[in-house]
Order: sequence, then C-alpha cells, then structure tokens
Amino acid sequence: MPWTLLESGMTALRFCLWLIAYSLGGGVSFAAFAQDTRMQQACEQFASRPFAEVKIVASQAVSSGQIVNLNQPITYVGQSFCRVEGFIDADIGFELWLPAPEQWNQRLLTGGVGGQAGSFNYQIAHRGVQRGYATATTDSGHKVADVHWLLMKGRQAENYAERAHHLLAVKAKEMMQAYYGTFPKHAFFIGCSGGGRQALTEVQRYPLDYDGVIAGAPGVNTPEMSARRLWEMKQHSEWGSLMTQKHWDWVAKEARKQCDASDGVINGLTENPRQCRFNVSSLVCTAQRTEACLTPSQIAAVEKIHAPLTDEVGVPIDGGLPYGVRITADPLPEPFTPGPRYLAVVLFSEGIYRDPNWDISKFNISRDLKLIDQVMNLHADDPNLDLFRDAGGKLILYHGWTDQLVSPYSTLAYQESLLVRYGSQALDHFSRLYMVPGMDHCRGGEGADQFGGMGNDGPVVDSNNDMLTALEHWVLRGESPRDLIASRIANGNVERTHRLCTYPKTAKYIGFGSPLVHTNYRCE
Ligand SMILES: [Ca+2]
Repeated sequence: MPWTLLESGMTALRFCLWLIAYSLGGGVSFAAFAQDTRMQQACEQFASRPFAEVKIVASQAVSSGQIVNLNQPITYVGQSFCRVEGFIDADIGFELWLPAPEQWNQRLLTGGVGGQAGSFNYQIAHRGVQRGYATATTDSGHKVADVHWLLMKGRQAENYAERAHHLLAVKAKEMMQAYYGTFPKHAFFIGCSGGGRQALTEVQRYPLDYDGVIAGAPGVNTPEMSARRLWEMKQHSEWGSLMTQKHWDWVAKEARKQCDASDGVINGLTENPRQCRFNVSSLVCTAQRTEACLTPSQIAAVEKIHAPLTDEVGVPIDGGLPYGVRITADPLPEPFTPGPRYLAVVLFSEGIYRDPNWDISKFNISRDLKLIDQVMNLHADDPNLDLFRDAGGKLILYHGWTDQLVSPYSTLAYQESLLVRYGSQALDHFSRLYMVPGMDHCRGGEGADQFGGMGNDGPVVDSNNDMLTALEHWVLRGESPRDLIASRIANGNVERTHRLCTYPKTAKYIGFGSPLVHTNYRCE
C-alpha cells in the first residue's frame, strides 16, 4: 500500500527534521527515518480507530534496533513495527505487532500460550515480525496474577477453552485490514503444550481462522491428562518414600539405556519406544544384586504409573506413558492449599468444586472427570478436519518421545483417529506428524530439539531445518514437507543433528559414519 507524506499527516517541523536526518545520514538513514516516522504517525493514530468489541489501550511505534523490555528477557527487535495492546470483549488481553507496510509479508502469525495461559507469547511475536509477519498473541482471557481465574465471574473458562483465540483471529485480521488496507492473504498459528491444544482447537472448531497450523505436544485430551496428573499425585502420596525422584530418574535412564539399541544404533536415542520391550523386572534386586536395583513393590509402582490408566470402575482413560519418560514424583499438596502450579489441580478444585481448598485426596476419576466438560470443553480430539482440509489448510503435529508432561501416546492416538477417518494417502495431503526421539516437553532432553517448531527459528531458516518454513512452502507453494533436520545446540555449538521423519517412518542408521549426524540416517 503506497503511503504519501499527505496520508501520513507529516507536519512542517517533522519534515524539517526529516531533511536534517537526510543530510546528516545519507539516503539509507533517510529512508529508514522516513519509514519510521510514517509508521510512528500511522501507529499512534491507530489507537483512536474504532473496532467493535475491541478496546485499544496503547499503540506505539517500535523502531528498528530498539530494545523492548517485555518483563521477560529483554528482546532486541531488528525490525520496526507498531505495537498495539488492548482487550477484546473487555477481558481478552491481546497484542498485535504490525511491521511497516513495506516489510509486511501479507501474513498473520499467532503464537499460542501453554499451561494456564495468562501471558503473551512474545517469543513468537518477535520471531514473526523478524520474518515480516504481523503477529498476534492473547493471554486467553485472564492474567497470570489472576491465580483464581476460574472463580472469576466472567467468561474466563470459555475464553480459555476456545473463545479468546477465535476472537483474536477474527479481530486481528480486522485490525490488519484497517492498518494495511487489506486483509492478510494467509494466517499461521504455532503452539505447543496448551498452545498445541489451542492450535488443534482452532483447526477443529474454527477451520477458517488459519491456513497453516503447527501443533506441538498438544494436550489432545486435557481432561484425561489432568485426571492422570491428580491420580499420579495421589499415588505418590500413598507410596510416600517408596519411590523418590532419584528412583524415577534412574528408571528412566535405565529404560533409555536398555532401549537405545532397539532402533539398530546406539546413539543415546530411542527412535520408537513402542518397539522396545523394556522389562522393569530386569531391575529387581537379587542376592547378587543389592545396589542399583528395585524391590518388588517398587517395580509394581513403576509398572502401575506407566500402564494405561483406568478409572475406579475399569473404564479406560488413557494409553499410559512410554518408558524412558521421567516421572515427576509430586505428592498431593499438604495441607490442601493447592497453588496454581498445575492446571489439573485448578480444573478440579476451582473449575468443578469452586473451592481452592478442595480436598484433592477425595478425587475420584469416574465421578470427577466428566464434570470438567460442564465447565469447559478442553477436548481437542475431533478427527473431523474436513472443513480445514477443504479450505486448503495444512497441519503439522509434533511430539517429543520423552515428554514428561503430555504423553506422546495421546498425540499418536489422535493420529490414529485421523488415519482411520482419512487413510494415510489422503491425510498426507493436509496433515503430518513428526515424533521426535529424545525430546522432552516441547523442547529439551537428550535429542535434537531445534527445528523451528514452537519458539525460535531453526538453526537454518529453510524448509529442511525450520518447521515454519516447511509449513509456509506447503501452504503457499503446495510443496509437501519432507524429513526435517533437527539440531541439538549447547553453548552455541551444534552437538548433533538428527533426521525427523514423517510418521510412521523412523530414522534408520545407514551403518557407517557418525551416529550424531543426520546424513547417516534414512527415513524408512
Ligand atoms: Ca538408538
């Protein structure tokens, strides 16, 4: 959209300053200054633009190179943009970062927020504007400081479940239309964990909001996952010191060690833990083995935690946890004054029983689990993606095999439901899954976790190393994503690269060369 001096409303004084800047700094500075000045005016004026159900509280130009303190690690922004802050429908906080029209790639990028939300995803906002995107983020309807947000007398539950992100997509596009004179040509969403649930919820319930979506470690079945978390905490309470955190860490390490060779190469990773028959009983203490071993009751505890969960009357709840995942041995809070650490605790105590001091030891899966659905719909497991597919939408799922918070089995179960509905060939046209060996929740772990999913760009911003670029090429050019190269980076050094394969393929070692380099693997 061409901007003229007249349109930008430049005053005589500003024009003089502009000329001085030009004579001092030469053409390049002149252009940058002119652009920044135009943007500053357009941005400041934007605050007074009326939008239905939207209240803009601040609208401020951020110059290229300016350091922005976001109450997080300070962010250096190499791109000038207009930072719009406000609320949708009174409670839904949002930020919209709008690059100058010359820099805008005509797309929207939204970043999801995990856990109990309540804050903005500045990492994706920053990453997006660097790439020319207008970026949007919402706190999903409450602030982190609202510890008892589920007890607030508003639409917090509905906002958290789905409403905030849908309204953000609608209103962000409206505001972009007003700012740029045109709607974005394409819209993308990236989220992991709770943000992954938001990503899938958008695809399933609001299939026209986004064209390209990345859902990492999505809480596909957040109610069931929450029930498991409380059940586990009850188990840990009952067991007391039977299994300490040290014991759990050791079991995870042993499982990883014993399973490593199951994929044909000892490389510190297990490509597919389901193919490894890890036998916990092999760790049992004997007359000969009295140290680094488990008693029969400890072995029973380990088996119980990893097994699929059923409720008190035998109804299956989930698929269990793979061996190699590090179990967190948190008991129930004592006394019963749950803090906001776990969404699971908040959902049951405040969401269902409206009581922050609810006695969690009374938690009963068969009675309490279904009650969550009366508070809000946190299921993101609908396999019907017809409308998203028909609109040309593309979805990339990923999940770390050693995720300790969201079971990788939940994403695999969702993938299976998609395969049942569409078949692998048809599904391939619009949805892909990457399972990441050795990756913890969203990132971290012993595996290669840098590939441009949630968080930063990949080490190289191309369709081989950066998941967002791969998704862009899929949506914009129709180029299907292939294997991805993931890197593990420590202290600025690339420690290993690994090949991520589209499910159900896995990376097979070719038999020679370093097992720490992706070129020595093939997806089969
Ligand atoms: Ca291995």
